[in-house]
Amino acid sequence: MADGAETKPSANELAILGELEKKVLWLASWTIHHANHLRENVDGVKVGGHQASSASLATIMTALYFRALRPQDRVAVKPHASPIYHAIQYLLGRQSRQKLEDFRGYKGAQSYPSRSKDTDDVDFSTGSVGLGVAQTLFSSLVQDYVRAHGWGLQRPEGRMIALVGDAELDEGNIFEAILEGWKQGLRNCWWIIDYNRQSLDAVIREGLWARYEALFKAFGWDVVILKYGALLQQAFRERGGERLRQWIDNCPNQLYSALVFQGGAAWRKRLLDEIGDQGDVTRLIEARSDQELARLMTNLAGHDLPSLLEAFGKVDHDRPICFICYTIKGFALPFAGHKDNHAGLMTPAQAESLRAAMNIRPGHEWEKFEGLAIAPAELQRFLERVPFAAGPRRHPAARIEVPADLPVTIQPVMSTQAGFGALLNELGRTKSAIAERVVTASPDVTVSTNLGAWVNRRGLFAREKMADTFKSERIPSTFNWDFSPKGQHIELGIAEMNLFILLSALGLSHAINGERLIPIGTLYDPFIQRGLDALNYACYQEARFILVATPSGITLAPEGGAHQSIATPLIGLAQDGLAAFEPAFVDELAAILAFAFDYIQRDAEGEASERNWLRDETGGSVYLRLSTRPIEQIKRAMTGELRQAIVDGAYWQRPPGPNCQVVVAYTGAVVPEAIQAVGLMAEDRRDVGLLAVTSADRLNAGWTAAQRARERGLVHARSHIEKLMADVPSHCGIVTVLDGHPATLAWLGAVHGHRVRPLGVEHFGQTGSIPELYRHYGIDANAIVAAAAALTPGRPIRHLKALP
Ligand SMILES: Cc1ncc(C[n+]2csc(CCOP(=O)(O)OP(=O)(O)O)c2C)c(N)n1
Ligand SMILES: [Mg+2]
Repeated sequence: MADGAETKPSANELAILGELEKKVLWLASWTIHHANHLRENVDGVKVGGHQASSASLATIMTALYFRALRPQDRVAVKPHASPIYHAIQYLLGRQSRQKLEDFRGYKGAQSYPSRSKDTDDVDFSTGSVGLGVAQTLFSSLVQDYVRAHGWGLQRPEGRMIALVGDAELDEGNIFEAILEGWKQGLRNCWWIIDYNRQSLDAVIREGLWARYEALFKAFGWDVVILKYGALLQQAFRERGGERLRQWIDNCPNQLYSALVFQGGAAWRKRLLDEIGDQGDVTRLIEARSDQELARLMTNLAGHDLPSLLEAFGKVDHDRPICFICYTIKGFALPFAGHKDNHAGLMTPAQAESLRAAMNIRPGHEWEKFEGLAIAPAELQRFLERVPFAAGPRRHPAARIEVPADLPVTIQPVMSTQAGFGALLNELGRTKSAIAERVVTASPDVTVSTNLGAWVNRRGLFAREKMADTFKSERIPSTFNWDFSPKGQHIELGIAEMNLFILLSALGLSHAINGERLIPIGTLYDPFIQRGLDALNYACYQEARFILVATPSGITLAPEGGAHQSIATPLIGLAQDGLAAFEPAFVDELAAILAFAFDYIQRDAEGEASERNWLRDETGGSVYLRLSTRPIEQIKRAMTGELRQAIVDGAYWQRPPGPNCQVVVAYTGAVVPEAIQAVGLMAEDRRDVGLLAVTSADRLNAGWTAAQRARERGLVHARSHIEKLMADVPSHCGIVTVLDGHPATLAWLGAVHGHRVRPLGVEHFGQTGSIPELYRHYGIDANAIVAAAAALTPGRPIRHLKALP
């Protein structure tokens, strides 16, 4: 948005902004005080971490929200500045008094700004430090992606802005993001560092700003250091001022913080002790009262509106900028600067003196203009013209049509990973709306997760064209690696955190850019755990994407023990906002992928469906756990009924007969072992059933929801798994098996009270062939048969061999 620098604020505007700054600080402080001391606190838990941390950002956020920001800008606010954010929205008429009074209470304003749960238009959720920061960077790349494809050009470009705690920069994911941003030609991104030199526990190291400066510059960012406010700058111009500046520049962070806390008299004593023998500077100090001296010495640029407005207003380019703003943690509050102030709360007496200082009458604490020196009508007029609040900020985006069937040629023997590659290859051929909107991303495992054919067809994305030199040099290669603004694959470096945060940004494009994307990210299944917090964060923000994780489990066998995954099916089961599937056959995958294209676009506020008790109309993201194991495919027609059952989570591959003694329930790549075991048992156990579980997650969620519904009086509520299991005789035993943690399916017995022997993988690390590893970890056909024999009475199963 290089649309030229802003005009300077008039004196009147500055005066209004100064009053609003006071009001924001007051409202945020009162909100926290109210939550701690005044509202009935049923659990006795005190709020920590907001008071001092919020005050630190009061001025910066006043400057941004009331003047510098435009409706198209998007901001990630440092978690503990949430009361400041809510106070600003309250003044703008976008937050209710009730929510402030209920801050941190049930359905009140959230402790950390929440895009999904707060009602005052939070752009990006924050809370897990570091993630919101990186989200702004990736949102900026997504904005570029959307515009490069010719979409959303009628809207102005926004700036993606993060308000960053200085200790927040210890989080490694931020540096991973900076590196990726440099590779991708990042623009329109501002990171504003709240350099209060304090973290939660401690005061930070000396000279950190210089490391930041060097680092950001190395990656092509502009760095703007905002250290001294107007008062200090003025004082530096007085005689002796230069000496004062040197003293401040050399003052250790700890000492500065301690003096801020102690106030004017302490400043005077310290300054006179250290530099008071030097005529000019002595006069400079002595010309000021204690109060004036304290005001001068805490006049850092991060608390100086004119300096901030000037710095933000004069940006006339789209290069990424890191602003390092010196601030004081707990600014203007009684515990300002104290190293223990993170969880500091005002005592009732301190709140009283702040109230008096702010001219607020008892009983008028929530009034917007109480105690301010400018007429309410004038302030209100100003607020109504604030540019940030002038336009819509969450956009609607049309749903993209999804075909019921995705074409794919299924080979007689094929893995789900190969099936995924074939499905995307077919999609890549078409000119359909869905094919246009798909955007894939992978952290350096594009080819090894089978996206190669898709990328060959649709190209890689970059703002500048870049030809594949191997192609132009006519060196044969299977892959065409051409970059262009029209490309549809975003190639990332090996950083799974970046993949998830990019998916989070791509998956919010419909609301942020008004242009819907269908993001598909691929990675090796075990490395989900590397980015798990970012995945959780993406789901929490209600970003919509499809995650394809492959290869997975111990089935990747000779690929090596280090790459095996055990816990991921449980992640799929437990992660809110993520529907997890693990198909065994490619036709199942095709049905699930078609469903996923539609599911990630849904956002109705619906109740659970009476059919399967899932919140299908609400939609969510999708996780597909796939495998490289070639599996003999079943030749069958995909009926509507089968498709539905696959999507609901399970179907009978072989229904249990009336005298059924054993059911084998399997998920994913172990299907040949399950089928083989059923065959081996057939002579010695009657009517053995074979249950294909395509989604333990959805089965489990439906089951839980149906139980709740019954407990609330809907006696006929039945989930998909309850219906499937209804005819299984009660004496029947169930052996469950998957290449993942056995707990994933172990709950199946609780549905109707059947005994279960859950097989799965609890240890990992061994390398070998698939049969060797299945035997080693106990998920081969023989292990299934042994489990069935032990679980059910009857004659010995003759094909059972001794277990290793
Ligand atoms: C991933 C993660 N780890 C730990 C925390 C707990 N925590 C919240 S704020 C904070 C440090 C705050 O320091 P800074 O970012 O400098 O903000 P300030 O308190 O100075 O405003 C920590 C450790 C968290 N929110 N997220
Ligand atoms: Mg800090």
